[in-house]
Formats: sequence, structure tokens, C-alpha cells
Amino acid sequence: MTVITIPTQPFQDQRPGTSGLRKRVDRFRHDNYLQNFVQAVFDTQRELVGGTLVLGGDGRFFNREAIQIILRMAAANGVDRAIVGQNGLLSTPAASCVIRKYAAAGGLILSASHNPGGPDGDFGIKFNTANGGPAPEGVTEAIYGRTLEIAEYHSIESGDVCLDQVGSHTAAQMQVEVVDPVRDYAELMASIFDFGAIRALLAGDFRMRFDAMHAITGPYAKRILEEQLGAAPGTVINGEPLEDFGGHHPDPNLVHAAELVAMTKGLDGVDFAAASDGDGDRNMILGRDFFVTPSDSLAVLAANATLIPAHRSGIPGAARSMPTSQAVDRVAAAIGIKHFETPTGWKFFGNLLDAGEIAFCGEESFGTGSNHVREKDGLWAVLAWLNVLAVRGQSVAEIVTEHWREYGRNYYSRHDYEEIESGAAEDLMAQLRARLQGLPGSLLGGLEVTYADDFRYTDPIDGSSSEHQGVRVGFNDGSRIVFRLSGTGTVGATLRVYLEAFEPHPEKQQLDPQDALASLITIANDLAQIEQRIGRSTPDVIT
Ligand code: VG1
Ligand code: CO
Repeated sequence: MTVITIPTQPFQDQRPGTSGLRKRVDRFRHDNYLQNFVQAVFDTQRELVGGTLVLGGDGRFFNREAIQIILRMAAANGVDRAIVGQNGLLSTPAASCVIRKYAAAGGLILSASHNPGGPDGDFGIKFNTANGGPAPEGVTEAIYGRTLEIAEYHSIESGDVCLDQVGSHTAAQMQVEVVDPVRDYAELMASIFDFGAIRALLAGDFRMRFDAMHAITGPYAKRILEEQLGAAPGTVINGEPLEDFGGHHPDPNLVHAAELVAMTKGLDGVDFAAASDGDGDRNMILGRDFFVTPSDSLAVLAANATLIPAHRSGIPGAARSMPTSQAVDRVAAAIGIKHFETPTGWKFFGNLLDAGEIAFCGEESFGTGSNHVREKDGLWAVLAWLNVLAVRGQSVAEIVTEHWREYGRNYYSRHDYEEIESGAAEDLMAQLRARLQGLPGSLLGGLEVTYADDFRYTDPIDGSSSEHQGVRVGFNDGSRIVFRLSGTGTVGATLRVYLEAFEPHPEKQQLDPQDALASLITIANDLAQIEQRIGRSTPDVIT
């Protein structure tokens, strides 16, 4: 084999964000930008040498090329075996499943998740460790440190590996196994859920739609929902993965999945609708005329966990990211299981899942999952809801409103201010941080501040700590405001304002969240001086 060593220059901007390294696709395609990052992974993650690497992506523009570049580099760097999804495809949760099932040393997942794709869109890469989860901060920092000093990368002289068919190939000394991207994942789903009950539900007059948003979950949803569970053909919409996601944001929320939302409206509305994102790890859940917030979804699933065969004897605990509503905490307290609050990003759930402290976890950003893999999992959430709906025989709205009656309702909303000037965003956060100490005890908009801090997390398993994870301000009526800057954007900064108010009285649980949160929204705007500092009077996206 001819290993070639190619000189390169380091870049200063390869620190992974909340979920891997994300940039405009143009950046990745030029000047060895991708190669530098990949070489930094091989240089620092030495268990890959002589080990197995899982490789796949969400199929966006540049996916195919990037896979071939990485395969050549993996062979040159001494990887023993690469497991690649057919056509270079693997959803993020499926990649996690495959890493775990075949005891791989790690995986490289190519995706910019819900960010737009295509020649002018975004690209991304993420390294997952042997537990199947996103690398913890210690690992991402080591990779980043290496990118700052990298001077060369290794590759081999060889043509492209054929990824069109399932089968075995070699690239120099390395074995390349092209696998069906759906099979292992579908088997795992069948081992968790009551497929018989879901099949019976779908055989009746229950109507559902799943919007794959022209992204990776199309083939997964068709195989599992339509072929294995008998959902009517056409249940999966936008099921053909496209390199540019049809020009849309593959982001399952009320704005970007408007076509699906419309299908749930009125007398003709379907009983259940769901969508997933670019790489298949996010989910949105809808009933007829009813939107389930991701925070409520986590709480409802935790409360109903024992209806799912894999969790029949109960779950040990649940975790949520800090900005996620505290609805799941109430369930945990009521049913007597542990609960944890972690920083934003799935990597922080990994240790808790590995240690068996929790089985369910979730984020307000349309992320829900369990201990079956180490990523959030869009289709898992859809199947979990179908399982609960099948067993309970009630509608989505009935299940959620009953849940609120029992545990109280956590009104919740997130306001995003996108593509704002980075300096102004940093200043806004800095002035908030500077004022935190003086806030407790003061009155804001008639509410008393009970605590104000910059969230700091100490991992209960390995003791590592993460600071500056977002500003939290809590009030005497249980309501809460959180401010943080996004770590996934590729242009300017995004300010996220998370608003939450608790309502125990059933007769007051039917308000529109924006109305229920109106006074808190005013307090948040005044406190952070949003309009003065970033010149915006309304958010770009409200969820
Ligand atoms: C966002 C979400 C966060 C999520 C992350 C990755 O991060 O808020 O909850 O973990 O995206 O999701 P940020 O830093 O922009 O707020 V995905 O579907 O990109 O893997
Ligand atoms: Co995603």
C-alpha cells in the first residue's frame, strides 16, 4: 500500500461546538479543512488504530466525497475495519447503534443536523466514542488542540470504494464493510417496543403522517412504519433523502414543518403526526390540532415508561438539559426516580446512561432518547408515542391534558434571535453575568427573584465540570428564564431565551403559551436589554 503524507496548515477555527464541527460546506471542501480535522481525530484517538471505525452521514451535499476522503485517511492511519452505511448513509442514532453493536472504537458522523444543506448550506463532522455517544469535552478539546498544530495528514493512493451495494471491500490493508443502514437499527427498535400493539393500532382507523423532510429518516421510517408496522403507504411524506433537503431547513418545528402541521388541523386532521431532522436525531410530536412541546413529551414518556416492553419494570431515572422545562422533574419526584439537570448537548447524558443512573433523557430542542443508544433519537420518540397511544387508547391531546391535570403544566417557550452580531451577543451575556449577584431578592415585573446564576455542571460520574452553560433566573412563583448563546450556528451569533412558568390549576392550563408567559417575556427583554443591545424587538423563531 502507498501511504502518502500531505503537508497542511493548521486552522484556528476547528473547535467543535454543541454537537461537532459545523461550517459552511465551502469551508469544508477547501484547503484540507476536512482532512485536518479527521487527521486530528486519528492522531488523538489512538484506539482507532487497529480498531473498527463506523462511518456515515445524513446524505447532504459533500457527504459522498467526504466519506471517500475519510476512508482513504482511515486506511492510511491504520484503521483495521471501517463499517460504512450503504451509499455513505447512517442516521445519527443508527450510527450510535452500529458503534455499540459491533464494538467499534468510535465513529465519524457527517451531518450539520437541522441546518440547511446543498452547495450553499452547511456541513459538519462529529466524532463519537466507543459507547456510541458524542465525544465528551475532554476528547473534543484534545482533537481541537491537535488541529491547532497539525502539519500533515495521511492518505492512500486509491480510487473510490464502491458504496452502492451491501458487501465487503478492502482499501489497502483496511477492510470496508458496507452495511444496510436501516437493518441493525430496525432490529433494535423491534426489541424495545410493542410492535404487535402498534400494528393493531395502525390497522384500525388511526391515521398518521411522518415527515422525513427529505432527510435521512425517509428510508428508516418507510421500512419500520410502512413495511414492518403496516402503516398505509404514503404515511411517510418527503421520504426521499435529497442532498439539499429540497431547499428547506430539515428542522422539525412548527415553522419548518408547516406542511405536516397543516395535516393535523380541523376535522380531517390526522390523529398523530411526527417529523425528524436532517440526521434523524430530533423529533416533533403532534396530535390532532395539538402540539406536544419536547419538554412535555419527555415528561409524558417518563410517566408512561412502563407501557414500553423494554422498560416494563420502570426506569431508574431521567435527565433533561438545563434549559428544558422542569416538567420531567415533577414526574420523577412523583414516581420516585432520580432526575438530573445537565448542560445543553447530548454528550452530557452519556455518563449517566452508561452508569445506569437514567434510562430516558431529553432536550427542549426536539431531542428525546433513551439508553438504547447514546444519541437522541427521532424515530425512537415516534415509536414510543405510538406504543403509548396504542396501549392507552386515548388521543394525544387527552394524554397530555391528563398529564397536566396530574402533575401541573409547565408553560414553556423558546425565543431565538438569529444571526445577530457576535460582539453584541457576547456583551449582552457579559452584562447579564455581571448583574447576577445583585438579583436575588429583587423584584422584576412584580416577581421576586429567588436565584440567579451562570449554570455550572459537575458530572456526578467522572467529576468533570463545565462552566458558563447559561444564565438562569428563577422567581418565587416557580417561573424561570434562561439565556444562552447557541453553539451550533455558522453565521454570527444566536441568542436563545427560554421561558417557563408553572401552572398547577387545571382550569388555567388551556392558555396559549405566549399569553401565559407574556409578563415573563417582558421581564426577560428588560433584564437582558435585548432591543437596546441587539436592535431586535421580536425574535426570529418562537417555539
Ligand atoms: C442546539 C440545541 C441543543 C442540541 C444541539 C444539537 O444547540 O439547542 O439542545 O443539543 O443543537 O442538536 P445550540 O448550542 O445551538 O443551542 V442536533 O439535532 O444538531 O445534533
Ligand atoms: Co440533529
